[in-house]
Amino acid sequence: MLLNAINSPADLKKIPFDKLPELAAEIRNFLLDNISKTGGHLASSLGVVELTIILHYLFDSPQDSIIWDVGHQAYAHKILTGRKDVFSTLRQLDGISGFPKKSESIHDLFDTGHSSTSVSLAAGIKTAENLLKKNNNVIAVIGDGSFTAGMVFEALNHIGHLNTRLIIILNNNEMSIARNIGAVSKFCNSRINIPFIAKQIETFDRTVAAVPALGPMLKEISNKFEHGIKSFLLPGLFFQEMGFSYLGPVNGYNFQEMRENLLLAKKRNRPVIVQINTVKGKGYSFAEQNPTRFHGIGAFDINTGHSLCEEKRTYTDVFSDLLYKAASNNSKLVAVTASMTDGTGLASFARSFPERFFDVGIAEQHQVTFSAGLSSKGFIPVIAVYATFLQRAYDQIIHDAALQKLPMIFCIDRSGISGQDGETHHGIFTLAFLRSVPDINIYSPFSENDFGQIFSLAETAGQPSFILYPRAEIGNYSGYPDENYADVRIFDRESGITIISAGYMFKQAIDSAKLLEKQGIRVNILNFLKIDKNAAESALHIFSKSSHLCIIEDNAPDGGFAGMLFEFFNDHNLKFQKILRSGIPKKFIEHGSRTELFDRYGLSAEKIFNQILNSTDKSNHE
Ligand SMILES: Cc1ncc(C[n+]2csc(CCOP(=O)(O)OP(=O)(O)O)c2C)c(N)n1
Repeated sequence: MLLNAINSPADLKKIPFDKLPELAAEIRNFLLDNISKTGGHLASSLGVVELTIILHYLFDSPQDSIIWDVGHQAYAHKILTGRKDVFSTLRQLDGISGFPKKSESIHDLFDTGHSSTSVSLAAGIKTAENLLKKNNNVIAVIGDGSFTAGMVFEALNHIGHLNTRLIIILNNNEMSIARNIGAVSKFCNSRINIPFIAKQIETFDRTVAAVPALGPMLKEISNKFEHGIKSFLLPGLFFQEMGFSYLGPVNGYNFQEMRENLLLAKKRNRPVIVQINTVKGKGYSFAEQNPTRFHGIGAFDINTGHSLCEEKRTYTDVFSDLLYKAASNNSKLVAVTASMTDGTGLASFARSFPERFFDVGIAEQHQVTFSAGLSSKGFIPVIAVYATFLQRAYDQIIHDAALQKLPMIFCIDRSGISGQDGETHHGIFTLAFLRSVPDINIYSPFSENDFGQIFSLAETAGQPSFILYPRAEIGNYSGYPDENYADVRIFDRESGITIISAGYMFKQAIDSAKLLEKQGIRVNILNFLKIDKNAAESALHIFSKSSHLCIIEDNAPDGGFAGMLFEFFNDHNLKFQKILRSGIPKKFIEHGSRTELFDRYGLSAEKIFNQILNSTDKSNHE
């Protein structure tokens, strides 16, 4: 095995060039073997095995900076940079991350996970190198999906102006998570024979230049024609107009072709874009046939491609059914995604109502403002988005949605702790950043019934509504009445202890309450479905008789749900003997399953139970 001897890029460079395909095959098997057990971003990583090898073969990381956009495709990079032996811990609690992590390796230059940052980072690094009078190579590797984000165009525009030496590798596999959309995708995939056309135009130019008298005029017409036709037809010209050299398209599985083009790019004294064509899921037939399912996948059987994960009805499934039903009755409902059709549960809507479905590319800012435009003309856009990616669109929420008081329904999946993707993907800041915005409604459902009720309210609200729900099984009551509650679900148990949760965290509240009941301790339970201070008014009678409170939440602590309650208590001069807070600390939360992280941060029913038991015991002794 060639791979056995490789623990760094220096080891890789000792492998003869003609042996690289053999190494690629070994890495592919290694990836499949491991990811079928741990789960992870399989398809993207399989696609770039050869590209990763050749980059580390030709460049000298970390002096040369290689920046992986998003970082979900960087598994082969991890394997070649010393993490092969711990690769089986990928995405596991306390194991290595599924994304580049500075703390893991000097070859990981940034902690990443959100898309479309690599070109800006490369520009910044190269500019710093120039100021330091260094001349190392700087390479951004970015997929055609990530190339759809506005930030990339901001960076290209700036780099064209800087006119500095750096390399952007456009990894074109025609896929985002689903099939890529839009103009970028079209020009990357134009099948025009570029050298042929360029040659024809050159020959025409030479011929007309020789025509006496009319030559200059014909040449000018030819130039205009050339400009028009090239801009229209040729992928590289768009980049050339922005001040880049363009090389490609290059076959991402031909080492020789990649070597030639990358060495050319290395020599250029200006920014270069090298388009490398790859296949998402390359080498594993199930992933090649269905790259979307294998983009991010849990454990699976290698031989059949079937999932080995338990199937549960999730909040996403409930949203998906709910939207389909609502849209069947309300022709004004439209759905907008930023390249997350499947993850957010929009696939069935897209199939059933294609004319009312919009995938805008990885462009959350545009997603919100585009939706505001739709709303201004009487449509009700449903913006289906992961909590963490909505961070991109904060100004659009304030300026284009809330300020305009436009009916828009933000369905915010993966709220709170989201799991194995870790720091970059937990949706723990949403509540804190939304709570300060006026003229919006913030909701969080626990049960399917809650979700339906909240969605109907949002449909008729004359302003934006935000519905927060997690990556988890939908809540159900077992023993608690499933009624329609107004803003706050209240269980008054004639107790001095009150457990308070918002929306989906009700599960932790009832599970810990059941454990306490077994010890003969009765508790009141408050569950906020609408998260605002006015809603808290309806629970004033419970607060007034409580000596002990336990607030449960999986949001960043500052400015979140507990923060809202503290403000409310202060406004109403409410005092308590003890307020416990079961929640995450103010830090970036690592990766791990939701259950493991809940346990680690005191949010499991057992930990909440113990916390309450200890605190009430102590006060009884006092
Ligand atoms: C801001 C942001 N929005 C959405 C995502 C979710 N996401 C992760 S990878 C991906 C598709 C990326 O496509 P591409 O860059 O072409 O890479 P490929 O997986 O095809 O190699 C998306 C939408 C993200 N990581 N960041």
